[in-house]
Amino acid sequence: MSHQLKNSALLLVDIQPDFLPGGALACFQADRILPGVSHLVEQSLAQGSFNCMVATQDWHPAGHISFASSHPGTQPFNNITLYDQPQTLWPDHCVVGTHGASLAEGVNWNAMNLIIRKGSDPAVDSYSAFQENFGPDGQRPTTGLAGYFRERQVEHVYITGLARDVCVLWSAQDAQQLGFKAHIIWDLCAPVTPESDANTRQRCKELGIAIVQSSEL
Ligand code: VGL
Ligand code: ZN
Repeated sequence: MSHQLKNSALLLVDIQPDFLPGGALACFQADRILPGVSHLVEQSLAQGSFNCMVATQDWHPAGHISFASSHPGTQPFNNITLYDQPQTLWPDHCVVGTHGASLAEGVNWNAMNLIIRKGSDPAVDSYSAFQENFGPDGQRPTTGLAGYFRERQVEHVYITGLARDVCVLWSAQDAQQLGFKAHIIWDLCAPVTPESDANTRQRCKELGIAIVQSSEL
């Protein structure tokens, strides 16, 4: 094992049917990550390698501000300005209580220490596991995850899940900026847009986010 997993958390981002093939906002070949994610969770359960395992669940009310359907005359994947920030408009996805919003089959969710739901404010989008996107007041409301990790002496955050170019990247950026060492487990993520991979790697390089492979863990 080449990586020191002491004081480390595993963060599983938005592994939900709506982000898997056939879902409302399917990521590219996202089903391919499931066996590896499951293996990592079972390995940690057996060996106690991660201090804690945390999952996030994208969880939007119907009519959410991030849905193109909430903005007449727009289409999914259009970009608009919202609260002075760029906002991509998405297909309706992860609506509270729907199958698409559930945690996907194939991973032992019972092993999670904490499951965070994000994106519940109808007027604010939420990509990162740590903080929501900018709201009308120019603030990014916290999810409390940084405090949870700090109180558990977590220093390293290993991130897997969906989407590599959206919620995984935003979570990694916030983790790094909030004083944790962020590691993206590259092969256990899938992007909304495969063409985004070069940009994601560049952002990681700029911010000092590590890119690792699951085979190294
Ligand atoms: C996500 C777009 C909208 C994600 C969530 O989980 O990456 N992307 N909502
Ligand atoms: Zn969403």
